[in-house]
Amino acid sequence: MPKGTDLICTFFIEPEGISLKEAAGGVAAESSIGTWTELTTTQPYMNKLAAHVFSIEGNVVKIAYPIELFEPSNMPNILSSVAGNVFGLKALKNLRLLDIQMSKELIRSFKGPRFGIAGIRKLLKVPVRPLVGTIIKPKLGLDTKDHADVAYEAWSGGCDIVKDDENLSSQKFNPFEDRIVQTLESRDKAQKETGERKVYMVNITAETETMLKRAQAVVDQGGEYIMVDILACGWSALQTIRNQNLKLVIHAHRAGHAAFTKNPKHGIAMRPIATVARIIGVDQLHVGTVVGKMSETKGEVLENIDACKAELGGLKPVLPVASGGLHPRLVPALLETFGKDVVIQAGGGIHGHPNGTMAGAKAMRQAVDATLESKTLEEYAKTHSELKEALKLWSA
Ligand code: CAP
Ligand code: MG
Repeated sequence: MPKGTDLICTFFIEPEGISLKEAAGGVAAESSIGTWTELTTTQPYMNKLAAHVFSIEGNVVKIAYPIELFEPSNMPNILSSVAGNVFGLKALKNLRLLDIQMSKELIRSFKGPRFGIAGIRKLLKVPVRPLVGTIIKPKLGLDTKDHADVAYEAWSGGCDIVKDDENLSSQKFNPFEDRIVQTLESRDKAQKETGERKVYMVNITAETETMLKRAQAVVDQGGEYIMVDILACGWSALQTIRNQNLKLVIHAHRAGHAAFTKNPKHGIAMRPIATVARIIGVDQLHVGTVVGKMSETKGEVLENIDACKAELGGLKPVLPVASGGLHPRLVPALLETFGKDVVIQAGGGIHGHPNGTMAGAKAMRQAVDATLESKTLEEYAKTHSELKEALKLWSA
């Protein structure tokens, strides 16, 4: 059986031409002291470093890796060990990493979330209700002034959060430096007028040194949030950003995750991706929606939420973000899946409102209020015209 300090991986394994037991042993060997062929060792201490298969149920295999195999606070090292060469072995038809569990000792060598759910709620002064956010759309092409104007409308209508899209960085039509200055001016104006706290999640995604400069620029301009495309940037870059210990909430966009997560038999499930992101220290993470445009099932989304919030070496819980094809009609179903600790984020489902962005943001807040008051959206729409228009447009 595994030791308390071991790292444990759960894999789905489908062998090709060998037994499942051999395949499981091969995965354990390739990721620890062995390789594809049996080696005789003259150094007995090495056996202490061997990874061990300790459970096989159906095609689900659990492997324990001694902590000494890894360098603490080095996520690339950990992942190229347990989620590296093994995916390409000829003797495996399919291999999927379903879960990764690290000991408290290893987890504590990373920073973990600085803010987490409680810190974000404190910052935004929204103790209970779900947070409402939008992604500026069209995703690319707006110039800086239009970007800042659309953001202002979204905040004025009731959004707590405005975020850049994942592929907006510092293009000529909307350079980073100008964008933060002008969009934060919109934030300040909306904040003053509404009396609500408003935040801007600016996308700093770039080469690591540029990201560091951009993160510092956000601090200097009075921003409170940054957004990082965590898989495109890589774990190492994310860790570098987190290790600066800046007073910035880190919003994690997972663009590209489906290359790892979508095939149910092969790749890396979202759960371990969420676990790794939390251990490194993101505060918010996209986890799917069930009801929107992206493909995850309810079971998968619930697992992702669990990875964000379950006890994990004493780390703060990460705030789950629901995004992708959302609009006001979907709010009751979303809250049923997520509960109140969620950012409901809608791009097209806010800016696509027949009366524009401000009306779209109002409709979204009205849908949240209706659901929290246990009223049907139709009932609430009788006295709330923006929601009424939204329900007509998004009729199912
Ligand atoms: C949502 C979104 C997000 C996706 C990513 C988009 O916009 O900004 O990138 O949600 O998927 O461009 O699609 P809409 P996930 O509201 O207009 O769909 O959250 O599953 O990682
Ligand atoms: Mg997007």
